[in-house]
Amino acid sequence: MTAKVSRVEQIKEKSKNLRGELSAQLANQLPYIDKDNIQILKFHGIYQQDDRDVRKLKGKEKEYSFMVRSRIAGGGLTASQYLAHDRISDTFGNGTLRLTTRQTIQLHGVIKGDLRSTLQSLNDQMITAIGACGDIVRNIMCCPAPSSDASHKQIMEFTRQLSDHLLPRSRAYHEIWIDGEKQLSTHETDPEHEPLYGKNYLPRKFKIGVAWPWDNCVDVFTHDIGLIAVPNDQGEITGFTIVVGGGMGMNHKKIETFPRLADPLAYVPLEKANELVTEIVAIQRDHGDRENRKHARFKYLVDEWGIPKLRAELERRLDHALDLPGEIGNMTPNLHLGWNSQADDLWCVGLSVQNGRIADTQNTQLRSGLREIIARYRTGVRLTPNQDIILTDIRDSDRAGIEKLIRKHHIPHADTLTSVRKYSMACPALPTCGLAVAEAERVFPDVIREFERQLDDLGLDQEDLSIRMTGCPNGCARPYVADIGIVGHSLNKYDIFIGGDISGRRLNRRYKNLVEIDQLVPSVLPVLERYRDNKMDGEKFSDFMARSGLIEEITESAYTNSTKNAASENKVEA
Ligand code: SRM
Ligand code: SF4
Repeated sequence: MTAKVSRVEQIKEKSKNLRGELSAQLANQLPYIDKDNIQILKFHGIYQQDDRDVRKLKGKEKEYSFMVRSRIAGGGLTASQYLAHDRISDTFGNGTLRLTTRQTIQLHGVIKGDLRSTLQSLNDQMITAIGACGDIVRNIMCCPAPSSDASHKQIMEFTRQLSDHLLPRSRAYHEIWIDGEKQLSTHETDPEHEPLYGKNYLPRKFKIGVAWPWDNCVDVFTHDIGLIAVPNDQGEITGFTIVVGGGMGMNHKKIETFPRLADPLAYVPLEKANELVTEIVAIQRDHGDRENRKHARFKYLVDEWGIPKLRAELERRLDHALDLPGEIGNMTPNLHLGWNSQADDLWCVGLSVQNGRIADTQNTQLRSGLREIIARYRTGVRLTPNQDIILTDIRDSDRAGIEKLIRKHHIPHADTLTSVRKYSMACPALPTCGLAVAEAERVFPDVIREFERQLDDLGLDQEDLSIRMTGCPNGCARPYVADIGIVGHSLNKYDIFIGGDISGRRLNRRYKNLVEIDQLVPSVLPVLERYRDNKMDGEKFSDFMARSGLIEEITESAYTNSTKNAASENKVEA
C-alpha cells in the first residue's frame, strides 16, 4: 500500500479484519466511539450520530446515539423478524422504524451501552447488520413483488444467495457483538482470509440491484451493478443483462463528482452470474481509487475506462468471452401497493409509508397497526425500494380481518393517496444525518401537500410524477432520476432538478439553484403549466419533457464531466 492512500484505507488495513479497537471502545464509559473506530463500526451496520436538535439546545455539546441498519436482502422478512425490529425500536431505539430506499430497516437513537443488546436481539431472529454500511457490498436490492410463482421465488433466492456470497468472511461481528469470544491479540494481523475483500476491503461502498425486465422499482441503473432478469417462455430466469457504473452521489462544489446511470455490459447465464458479479467487484477492489474517496466509487472507474476496456479485463480474468447484452425494453416502476393476488390462493397488500417512517401519529397508528396485523396473521413482510411495506402470504379468509385493522388504525390505502404522494421519497436528513445541510423528511409532507394542491388546480392530479427530496447532494433518495429532484444546498435552500424519467432511464438536470423552501412549488409551476398546455393525450411528464425539448431549454447541462453523458463510447457494438 502506498503512502498516499486515504486515512480510511489505513484504518481498514490496520483493523484486523474489521475488529479495530471496537471491543475496548465499547468497554469504556464514554458515550461515543473514537473517530478511527467509527470507520470500522460502519462495516458492522452502525453509524455514530449526533442529534442536532438536541445539540442546539445544549450548546456545543454533542448528543451521541447510534443508527443500526439491518441487512435484508431483497427486503424480505418473516413476521417474527419484523416484530423483533418493532420491539427493539421501543426497548433500545427511538420508538420508530425507518424503512430505507434500499429495502432495509434502520433503528435510530440507540445509545452505546445498548448496541450489543440490539444486535443480539436481531441476531436471535437471524438478522445481521454486517455489511449494511462500510466499504463493502451493501444490502442487495431486488424487486419485492411477492408471488408464489416459481420465477419470483427464483429471483429472491438468487438475491439472497448472492448477498450471502458477498458477505465478509471475518468473524469480527460475531466476536464483538454476539458471542463475546476472546478478541484476537494485537500482533495477529491477518486473522482470517478474505478471498474477495482482502485486508483493505473495497475502496468505497458498492451497491447491487436485481430487477425484472418490465419493472424498474429498484432503479436498476443507479447501482454499481444492476442485474436485469432474462426469463424464458416458461417464465424461468435463464440469465441476466448486466449493467454497470451507476451511482447518485455528487457534491455541489466539486464538478468532478456526478450522478451516473449504469451502462449495459453483458448477458450472463444464471449459473455464471455469481462468478461475473464477483469478478466485477474484484476489479473495483483492484483498480478503484484508494487515495481520493470522492472519486472512489466504481462509477468513476467505469466512466474513465469505458465499457470496452472493462469487458476486456473481465474476459481476461474469467478466461472466456462475455456474451453481448440484449436490448433493454421499457421498464415501468411498480410500487406494489394495494391488494394483489400472489397465486396459490394467497394475497398481499402493499401499504404506502410516508418517507419510510413507521411511527404512530395523531392521525395514523401505522406502527401499532402493522404490529397488530403482522402478529395476529403472521404475514410475511417485504420492504420496497420506495420505502413502503408489503404484507404477504395472506389467506383469502384473513383479508376481511386485516382490512378491519387497517381501518381501525387509520392506515390509508394506496388508492386514497394521490399519485405524486405515492411516488414521493425523502431521506432522513436532519436531525440525525451528519451530512445533511437542509431538512428533507421532516418538511417533505408540507412540500408534497403544496404540490398536491397545485397539481389539483392544474388538473394534473392523476399524473404519475415522482418527486424526491434530499437534505444534501449525496442522493440517498435517488433524486437525480426523479421527474423532480429537490436537493439540499444549504439551510432552507435547495437546488431543483427536472426531467428525470420515472422508469429510471434518464438523469434529470439542474433547473434552479438555491431556491428557498417556500419557493419550491412556485418555481416548478411554470414548467407544470407548459406540460398541461402542450402535452399530448396520455403523455407522461417525463416523456413530454424529453419530446418537447423543454429540458434543454430550461436547465443547465448538468454532470458534463461524465463521458457517458457527453459521448456514446460506452456502447457495446453488436
Ligand atoms: Fe445514503 C451516506 C442514509 C441510500 C448515497 N446515507 C448516508 C448516511 C449514512 C450519512 C453518513 O454517511 O453519515 C445517511 C444516514 C442518515 C440517517 O440518519 O439515517 C444515509 N442512505 C441513507 C438512507 C437511510 C436514506 C433513506 O431515505 O432511506 C438509505 C439507506 C439505504 C440502505 O438501507 O442501505 C440510503 N445513500 C442511499 C442511496 C440510494 C441507493 O443506494 O439506492 C444513495 C445513492 C446511490 C449511491 O450510492 O450512489 C446513497 N449515502 C449516499 C452517499 C453518497 C455516496 C457517493 O457515492 O458519493 C453518502 C455519503 C458517503 O458515502 O460519503 C451517504
Ligand atoms: Fe443524509 Fe444527504 Fe443522505 Fe439525506 S442525502 S440521508 S442528508 S447523506
